[in-house]
Order: sequence, then structure tokens, then C-alpha cells
Amino acid sequence: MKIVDARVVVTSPGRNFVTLRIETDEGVTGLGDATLNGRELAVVAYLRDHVAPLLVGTDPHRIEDTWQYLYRGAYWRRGPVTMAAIAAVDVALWDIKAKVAGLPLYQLLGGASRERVRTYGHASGRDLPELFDAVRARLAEGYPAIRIQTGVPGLKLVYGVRSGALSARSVGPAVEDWDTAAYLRHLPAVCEAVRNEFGPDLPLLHDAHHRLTPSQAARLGKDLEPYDLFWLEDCTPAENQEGLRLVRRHTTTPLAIGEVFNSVFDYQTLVTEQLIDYVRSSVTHFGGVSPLRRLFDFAALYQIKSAVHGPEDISPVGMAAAIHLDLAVHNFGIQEYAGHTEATGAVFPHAYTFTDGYLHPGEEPGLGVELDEEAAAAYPYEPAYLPVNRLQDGTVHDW
Ligand code: EZ4
Ligand code: CO
Repeated sequence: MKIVDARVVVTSPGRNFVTLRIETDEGVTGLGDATLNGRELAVVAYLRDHVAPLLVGTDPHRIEDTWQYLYRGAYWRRGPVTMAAIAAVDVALWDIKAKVAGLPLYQLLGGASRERVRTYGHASGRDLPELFDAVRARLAEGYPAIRIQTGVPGLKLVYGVRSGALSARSVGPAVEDWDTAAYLRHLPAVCEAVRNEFGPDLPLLHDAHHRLTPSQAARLGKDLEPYDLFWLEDCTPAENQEGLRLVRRHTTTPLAIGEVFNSVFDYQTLVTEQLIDYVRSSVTHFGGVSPLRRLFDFAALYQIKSAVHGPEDISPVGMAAAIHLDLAVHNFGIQEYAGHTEATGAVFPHAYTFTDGYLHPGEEPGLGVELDEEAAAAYPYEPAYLPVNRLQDGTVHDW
């Protein structure tokens, strides 16, 4: 079997998605997600100009060799652009292998370790009443766990709180404002109010989106202990992995980190010193199913669980790959699931299902996702940026 073509399709049914389609001489094709939010075309160029020409003529069954060839062979290794491109190749080749085997991908990963995949959804509001309404809406949709984000008094735009100004389609980056002291004062009261309203059983999560120093994160973790969070996410940028030692020493609030990581090396200290409880990388930004499976096995040695990043900017192709992994690995924790627009569902018809808050990859051979290129062509690329974040004196802050 030989690869005869590797094509990149960009489509924007509500937001931009980058998809790699690999075709073989036997007519079996595979799909991979290479979407890097706000930097999509950099990955398109990396794939189209530097990776696709290397694939033509090679054996699609040699997934591991192809991965190592693209990772080590390029010399310039790691980084989000490279790893999103390699991820798309890895996932497309797994899709092909599973289709040839006539099995859903999870069967090739060891088979199902559970019946279904637990998710969490997002609830946000500028104030408590809005947040409560959002939590009720997620509960009505069946979500068994909920991430809560709110506005902070005195700040106009805050991460994760829905607002027209935060549209991914804005011409330049939207600007959020930030005041760590105000946030640290406000958040414990929000968590207390949500606990009082919704009771002790509902698993609650919160994303600090890389905005705190280790000592600030330690204090927040301690302050939130009475409200029994499922996790506190991205409490620091964690580029300085050793910084998490301080956080860990001071709080038992569970910690989840890793959505911007793209290599196991980004986790080495965090995992071996057991400084976190959940690894948060996506299939799409971590180089694919092959390395993410390896990360989960590494994390399992330290009783750390999986929690694959699943925002709207992971395409249904990347989401399907995640759900197959989630079903198969023993140390599954939880899957973030934001869902997609109807238009996105029409461009990417898929076998995976979301029922009563739980996902299942379905039983189609391969990933179980198609790309309707005719439908995709109706949504051309639209320039879009993620927001940036500034302190109230104008200093750029981590977003
Ligand atoms: O900001 O996916 O946990 N989820 C998140 C996301 C990220 C976006 C960046 O592209 O933090 O909303
Ligand atoms: Co996050």
C-alpha cells in the first residue's frame, strides 16, 4: 500500500479548521486535524510545503516510522506548528490502518476500557445570575461536570466569559483586561455561591488560564479547598515546571495542566514529581494519537489521569481521535467537550455521539469522521486571532 496524495483542506464553518486528507493507491483515505487556533495558515504551509511531498510514495502502515521521520528528520523539532502538522499525519495514518483492519480505532488501541466517556461542559457568566443560568443550561444538556468561569468586578472582559467582543473572527486580537488581586478576591466567593446553589455532588472545574504566579496559585488552591473543585486548570504558565512544587506543597486542590504543551518533555518534571493530577494535551497539538498514548502510559505510573483538551477549536476529526483514546486507556480522567456548530457537523459528518453527557466514538471503521469537501468549500478561511490580555496599566499579561 502506498500514499498517493496528501492534501490540506481549510474550512471555516463558524471557525477555521485545518484538515489533512491522505489518499492511498488502494482507495482508502485518512483524515487528521491540524487546527492551531489563530495560527492556522502556518500549519497549512508546514504541511503543504514541507510534509506532504515527503509522504507520497511511502507505506501508510508505517505510522511509528513516519512519526519519527517527521519529528527527528526535520532537525527543528517540537513547537506547536510542527506538532500540529505531525499530529494530522499520525491521526490520518491511524484512520487508514483502522479502516483497513475494518475496526474502530479504539479497538487497535487495546479495546474499550469503559462503556462511555465522561465529559465536562463550560458555563460562564458576567455575574452570578448569568453563571447560574449557564450551569442550569449545561445540566439540562446532561453534562455530568461543569467548568465555571465568571467576570470579575472592575474588569470588562475576562477569559472564558462569553462576549461578542471576544469573537474569534475579530480583525485584530480582542483585548481582555486583567487584575490578579481582584480575581483572587472574587473567585472563592463565586465557587462558594455555586456550591450553595447546586449542592456538594456536582463536579466543578475552573480554568485560571496561565495567569498566576506559583505563590498566587498556591493561595488560590488553598482558598478553593472548601469548595472541593474537580480541578484547577492552568494555574501558572508552567513553562517553569519546578514552579509547581510550591503550588503542590500548599494545596490539595487537584491540578490540571498541558493544553499548550506539545511534547512529553514539557511534562517531565510535572509527572515524575507528581506535581499535577491531570495531563491536558490534545491529540491535535501533541503530535497525534501515538505520542499522547505514550504520555498517558507515562502519567499512569504516577497515578495521573488523562483529560484531553476539547475546545471548539479542535475539529470533529481531532475530537474523534480523542474519544477513541479516552475509551481505550485505563487512566482516563475526563474529556472536555464544548461541541460544535451545526454547520461544522455538516462539514464533518461523524459517528461519535454525545448522549446524557457521555461520548462514544461509534463503531465505524477508522476514526468514524468524514470531510464533505463540497460543504467545506462553502466556508472559506477567515482571518482570526485569539484575544490578548493586558493589565489595567496596559502591560501585556499571559492569556
Ligand atoms: O483557550 O482552545 O480549556 N480550554 C481553554 C481553551 C483555549 C482555546 C485556545 O485555542 O482554555 O478555551
Ligand atoms: Co484551558
